[in-house]
Amino acid sequence: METETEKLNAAKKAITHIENGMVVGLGSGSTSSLMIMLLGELVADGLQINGVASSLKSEQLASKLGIPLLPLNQTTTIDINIDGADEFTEELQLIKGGGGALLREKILAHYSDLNIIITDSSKKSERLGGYPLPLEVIPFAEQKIIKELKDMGLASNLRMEEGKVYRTDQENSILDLDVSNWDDIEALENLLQAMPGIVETGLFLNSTDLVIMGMGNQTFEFK
Ligand code: ABF
Repeated sequence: METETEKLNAAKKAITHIENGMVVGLGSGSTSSLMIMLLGELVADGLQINGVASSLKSEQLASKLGIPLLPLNQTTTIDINIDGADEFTEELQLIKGGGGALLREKILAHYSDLNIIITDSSKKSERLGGYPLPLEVIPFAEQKIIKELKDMGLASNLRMEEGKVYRTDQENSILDLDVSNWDDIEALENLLQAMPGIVETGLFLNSTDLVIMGMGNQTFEFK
């Protein structure tokens, strides 16, 4: 079944959780973009919500569709956050950040009351690591972090875009880490969080309430 259809079905199911008056975290990536487009249609039909965007790209899309937006600092609560993922397990552990927006995504995921992830069926894994783990790092420390990771047995690549070093919305760099041979992912998160210069990791281990996965012409939910 077409991946696009699976993504759209997951997005349709997720927005049924949105009610009038809510503050809604808007994720990043192609699945989240489909959700934002559906949300734009509901707003055009009178739904009253405020969006908080997890990336400049999502902010631009939402604004173009007429979705009212608020900066995170002007919201007391985020009632619901809807975002994508690059990989997930049935234990609701995720790798995110393939799109480079992991820092704001992790902030919205942490501070939202209900955090829903929407994916197509290609994202489901038995264990994390099939997808490289993105890290947001301060450019000042790039090479030292690459060296320290290498000494830990972890190969990493500095993400490039159009021949230049990729820059996040915060003007930081992204390292993509091969964690396919690392078993204890919780221990890895603790090690990475302790390394000066690593701003945030794409490991979302305890922040997800519900994963809605499109598969074929159905959707499956993992809680
Ligand atoms: C975003 O969704 C990112 O964290 C992740 O990289 C992306 C997945 O992209 P897509 O929905 O296009 O597969 O939240």
